[in-house]
Amino acid sequence: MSDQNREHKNKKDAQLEKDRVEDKGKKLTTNQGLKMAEDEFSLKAGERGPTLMEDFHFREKMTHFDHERIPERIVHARGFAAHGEFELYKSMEKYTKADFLTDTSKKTPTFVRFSTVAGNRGSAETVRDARGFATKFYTEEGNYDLVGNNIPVFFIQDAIKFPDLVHALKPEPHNEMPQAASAHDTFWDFIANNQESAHMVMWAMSDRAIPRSFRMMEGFGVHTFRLVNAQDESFFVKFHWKPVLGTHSVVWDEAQKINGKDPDFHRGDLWNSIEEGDYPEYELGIQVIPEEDEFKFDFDVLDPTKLWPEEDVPVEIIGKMTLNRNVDNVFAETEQVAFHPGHVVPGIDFTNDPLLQGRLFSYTDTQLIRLGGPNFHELPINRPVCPFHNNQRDGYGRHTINKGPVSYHKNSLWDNTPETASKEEGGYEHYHEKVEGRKVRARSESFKDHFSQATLFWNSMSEPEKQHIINAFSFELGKVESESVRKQVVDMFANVSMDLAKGFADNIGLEAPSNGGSDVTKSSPALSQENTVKSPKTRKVAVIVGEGFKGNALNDIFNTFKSEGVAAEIVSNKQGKLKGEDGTEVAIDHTFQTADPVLFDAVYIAGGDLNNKSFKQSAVYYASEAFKHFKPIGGSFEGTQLLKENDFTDHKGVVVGDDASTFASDFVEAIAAHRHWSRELV
Ligand code: HDE
Repeated sequence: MSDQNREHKNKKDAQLEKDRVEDKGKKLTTNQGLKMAEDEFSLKAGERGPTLMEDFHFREKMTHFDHERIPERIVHARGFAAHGEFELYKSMEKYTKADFLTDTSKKTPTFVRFSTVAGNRGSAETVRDARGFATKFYTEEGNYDLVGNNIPVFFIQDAIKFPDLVHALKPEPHNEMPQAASAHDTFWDFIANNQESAHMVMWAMSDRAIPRSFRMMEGFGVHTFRLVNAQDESFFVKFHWKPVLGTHSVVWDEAQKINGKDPDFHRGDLWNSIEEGDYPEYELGIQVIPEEDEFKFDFDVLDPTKLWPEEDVPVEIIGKMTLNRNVDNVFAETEQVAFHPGHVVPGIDFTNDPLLQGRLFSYTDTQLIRLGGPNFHELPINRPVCPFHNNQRDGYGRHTINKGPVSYHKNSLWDNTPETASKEEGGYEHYHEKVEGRKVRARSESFKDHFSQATLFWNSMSEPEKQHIINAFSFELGKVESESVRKQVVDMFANVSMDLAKGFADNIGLEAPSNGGSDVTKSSPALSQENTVKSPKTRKVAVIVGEGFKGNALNDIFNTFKSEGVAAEIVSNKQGKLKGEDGTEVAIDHTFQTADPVLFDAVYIAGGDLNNKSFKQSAVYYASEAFKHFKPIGGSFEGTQLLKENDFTDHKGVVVGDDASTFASDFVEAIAAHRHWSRELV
């Protein structure tokens, strides 16, 4: 679709329009604009002869192709992005002078890239990993990037250790295995020997690391940043994104199967929801600690391995971001977008978190190699929506045509312009923080408690969540060949909880140490996904239907699904249409070959003729996979019979019934619950 005729959603969308090109219906030309009469045959000396050097068209086409790839991101290579908008609910002027956080009349265009960390650009998406959640706000004062993750803490406390962490996490260099996985020796060797990682490992082994959807993940700025108001008062701040649909995960067996059945599961989910108008929404929250309270906590506020429990420092919800437009071209936008935690606007500043300080160097540096030079800010997706002027010039791929002779400061020829802006005019001035100290390579004593918050996280989990963590450690360490490494990890996590250490030590053939454990009893209910928003909206149900189904009942049930925002997709044994007993026809969306129960949130066996042997087997397979993954299962008419015969009924989250309206509302409630963990406990 040409965008030329559509109304632009915002200033960034309108700006991008200048670079969009419609190729459909046009003549094929070279890059020089020359129309070509032939594009299938290279120029040869005779029909069976050699290709001629003179063939500029062949040379241009092939050269461009040969240079199509750029280096993938060293971490976060696999990602997917969408455009959106941020609206502010209330002015934050008490904390910050940032225009987009004080003017509630403005909608700020945004671009968000979600990613996995470890895998390469072609890796599968439901791997166990942290997810990147990087947001570019195109504000009137310049671009502000909030480059966060879906886990609020990090593995290390000092950026100088980042290359070591990433080398240990990535596939091992001698055989380049395993892809997109932390379940291997070098990763766990790093963990056991860098115990500051304990807290983040707890998150990485939890359900948070296998999200159901990018739309159902929290995002965190991780570091403590600084807000500065117009009176030059400064506040420590942590940023949170809270998904309106709640925070939900898949289960590990399911995650692994999805990777095979649909390696694009997360991008597909994001793309489709936006195409269908189910725009993903995230509320922005801030936790604020006044400067004078810096030392009032039992952790150092500058330590990136610590979170601020929401019960102690409440999250104030200040606005909402809606993702409402897919990209036009993944390479041009998603791949070329360049995020940087150092892209700030007046009113947002840094702290001395040593991880943040190091990131401020790394991001520009990496773009220079990845995007091939210093002009990546001119790429359409990276350009700010406000004007930019300075004396930087030239370099590979320069687009801007700076006019006139002056490219230096100070000058008299142009009255010393482009000129700096005073603070009152919006000029960025770093916060005048007082710093004093000796030059040392050291870590503050206040960063040395590595286990209390790991235990806080453990204490905050519900029983099923705890069991999932034990299972994850058992899986990951089960893949570690070195017994010494496995033992070191057991010993390390005995500092977090003996229940945890014993739980997985046993599964990997080891014993937990006889003494250990933690005396931390505190918990933070906000950390458990049991306490998240429960909603049936946008959930996908596989509806298994056979020929001769009860048309009226199915119609009624589909109407309830629709009004509750549940998406029903019909799965049957072949493509085409199915006829109900009353002549109603429904179109089949998927066959048993093209879909799989792991790709749905719930399974509903709606009835009809299920007697064909392979049909019946497939229907039972759908029910048993859904059962194993704690998903809601529904049945009516012949479907109920099938579920009964196979002992699926009489379990939590299994809803059967022939009365369309009662069935539909009970089933929707079961869908909203997401998963029915008590099945696991029986
Ligand atoms: Fe990054 N990180 N990172 N990181 N990071 C990159 O920048 C780095 C860290 C995060 O979708 C790289 O453009 C260092 C924490 C996201 O384009 C690189 C350290 C958090 C993305 C880099 C960290 C993040 C990146 C690779 C330790 C959560 C993807 C490609 C001090 C707050 C952004 C690139 C996108 C990407 C460096 C730690 C989030 C190499 C040195 C903590 C979401 O520059």
